[in-house]
Amino acid sequence: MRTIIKIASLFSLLLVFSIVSKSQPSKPAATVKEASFSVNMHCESCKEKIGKSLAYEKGVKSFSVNLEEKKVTVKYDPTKTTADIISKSIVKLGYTVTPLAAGTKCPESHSCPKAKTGCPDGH
Ligand SMILES: [Cu+2]
Repeated sequence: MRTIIKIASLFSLLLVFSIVSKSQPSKPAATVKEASFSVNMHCESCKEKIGKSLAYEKGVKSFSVNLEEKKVTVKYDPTKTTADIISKSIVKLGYTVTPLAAGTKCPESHSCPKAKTGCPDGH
């Protein structure tokens, strides 16, 4: 009879633990901010270099590097880093980084010097 009580209390303890451990990740997720940058990368190895650097950058949740658009988009935790810190981490690799307003896209390819309108970095 005693062992049944012991087992029962053990099970209820386990149940409490599992509830506690499950309730922790369900806390409201930290807000994630997104920043886009125009980066003067020119080839696949540039893209790789920037990607590898961003992968180790503190506070960066996810990112995409678009070689065609010469655009880097980063999702980051604003409590751990800032768009400025991320931008500087790319500058450190030797690139020119221009922040893009959220959702802005160059209307023309960067190779077109005449397409000035609407492009935040003047291309
Ligand atoms: Cu390159």
